[in-house]
Amino acid sequence: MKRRNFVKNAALGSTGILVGTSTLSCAEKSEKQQEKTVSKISLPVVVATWNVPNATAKAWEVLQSGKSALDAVEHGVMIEEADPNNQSVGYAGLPDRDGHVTLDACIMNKDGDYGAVLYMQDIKHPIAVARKVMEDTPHVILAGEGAKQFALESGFKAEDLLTEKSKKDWEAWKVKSEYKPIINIENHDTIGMLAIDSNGDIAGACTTSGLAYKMAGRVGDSPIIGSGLFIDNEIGGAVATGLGEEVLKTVGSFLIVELMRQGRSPQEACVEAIGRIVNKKASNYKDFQVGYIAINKQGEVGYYSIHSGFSMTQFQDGKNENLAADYFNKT
Ligand code: SD4
Repeated sequence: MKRRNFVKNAALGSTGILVGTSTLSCAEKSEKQQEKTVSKISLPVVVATWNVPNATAKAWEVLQSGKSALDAVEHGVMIEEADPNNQSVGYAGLPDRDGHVTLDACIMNKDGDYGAVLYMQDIKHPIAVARKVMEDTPHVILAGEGAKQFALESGFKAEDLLTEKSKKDWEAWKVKSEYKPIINIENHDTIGMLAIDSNGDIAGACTTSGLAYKMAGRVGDSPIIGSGLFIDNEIGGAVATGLGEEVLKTVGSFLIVELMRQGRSPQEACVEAIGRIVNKKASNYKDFQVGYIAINKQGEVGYYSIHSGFSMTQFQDGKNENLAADYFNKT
């Protein structure tokens, strides 16, 4: 049996379904034994980058009401987009070096559809606009003014996203104007979320204000398919946080999903994707952070980063937990 079909069969169903064996031939059974099997899957499941219990709780609530993984990830990350205390996403996001809050977001559904907004200003919920791009337009990406115009036409309202606190932080930064990626902004950075609903369908979302004090016009990995986020409903999904330039250059999320397709566990795939960054000849990984989380169709989860300090929040079996990630740089 091909892994694809195996995975498909193994993952069908809802809470606590056993991986079926009764119809397997001997050969299939022995192949099955070689697979890294999970005897039980527990759905639904929600995972998100960083310590975001309110976001995962919202996604869980949406799933409990019978809605899809797509609804769950959209409404889950919207909690962080609206939170004035989270300065790396949506409202209150730290601005670029000219003082403009510019937002990037993307979303993917179980059918492999994708929608994104890049460099959008004045709209608090870029993830909801990204979903509309996916569902209501013939395109997959809208950027800048066009994205904002589309959002306004779709009923979103324009508002100033720069809070007093973020403005003050930017003014303090301007004194030296030193550009340096910050490792682990206050434990809640770009929010990437993956969910599997009780039908076994996977969706993902990723939303960010990007790197604080970036150059005007800069876009990172978060809204780019295959880099910040990738979903393949037959295999699993992955999402990234950290220095987007490095994630983009290694197409990290797509890489992780493809590694899982080849049989790696989500954890092994995340470790390999971080390896692709730190093992580059000219890698200056000591200066920046990248973290990945991944989930496969069986509900197994992986999470790994370059430096300590990265964590993920997982809501499964009714438990909402923040878990510290293992990391590469132990020196
Ligand atoms: C970016 N990956 O724009 C985002 C930012 C981020 O931790 O995740 N920072 O590059």
